[in-house]
Amino acid sequence: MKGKFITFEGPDGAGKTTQMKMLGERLEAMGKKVVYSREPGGTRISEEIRKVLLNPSNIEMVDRTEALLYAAARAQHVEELIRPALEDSKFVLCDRFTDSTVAYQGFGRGIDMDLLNKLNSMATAGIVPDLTIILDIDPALGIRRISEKRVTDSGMEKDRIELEHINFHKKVRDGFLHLAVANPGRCKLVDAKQEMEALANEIYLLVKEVLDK
Ligand code: Z5A
Repeated sequence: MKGKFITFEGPDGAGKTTQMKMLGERLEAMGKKVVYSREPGGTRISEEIRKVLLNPSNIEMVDRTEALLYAAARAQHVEELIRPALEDSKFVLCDRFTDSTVAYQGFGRGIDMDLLNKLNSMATAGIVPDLTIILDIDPALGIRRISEKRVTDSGMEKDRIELEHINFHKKVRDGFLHLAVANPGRCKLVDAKQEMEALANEIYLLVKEVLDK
């Protein structure tokens, strides 16, 4: 692939969306063509699936349905948006990807890891990020940040996953920490407690290593 694929991962409220935008602006200022996306979502069909997944009324959703829907949204996203953009030499910056499935559905829900890895392979059909930034944060602080954002952004309600108990979010964080250790080449762990600008500089240096390769 001629482009570069960079994903942002971490617990809820770690600052992924903020950092993705800050990196994108920096890359655009360097003249790079940048595509911003998110999971679940990024295409019309995937955004429809997102609504089903995050709807707080869908309390009866079983874990297998959840895992399959994330994978279905991803398959559509990969073929319709990510692969064409990479073939067109663009930088694709994506808020969450396959590692979220391992952390949330694997570590959080306890679904068999081999099954999830197979599901991820099927959904991605060979697309692997060049770099994954894992923003590490204490889930309690992440949740506090999102609650504060909700006060500013009135009308934004808690989604189905945010409504999970804090113990679920702790397991998810452990999942991300495990992923960082298991994939030292692709995944880079950063401390998301830092002030935004300092964090953006640290992330940029990690991206620069990929650019210089
Ligand atoms: N999910 C899954 O289970 N399996 C999967 O395979 C995939 C996803 C792909 C998607 O929700 C949900 O789907 C997600 C995982 C699950 N769980 N939930 N809920 P989402 O993508 O819409 O939401 P999110 O990613 O969890 O959270 P978020 O609200 O988008 O948070 P964020 O992007 O990490 O943070 P932010 O919006 O950049 O910042 C949050 C607030 O903190 C905001 O007010 C900022 O101004 C502030 N902020 C950001 N950085 C800082 C720093 N450094 N200091 C202080 N304050 C900061």
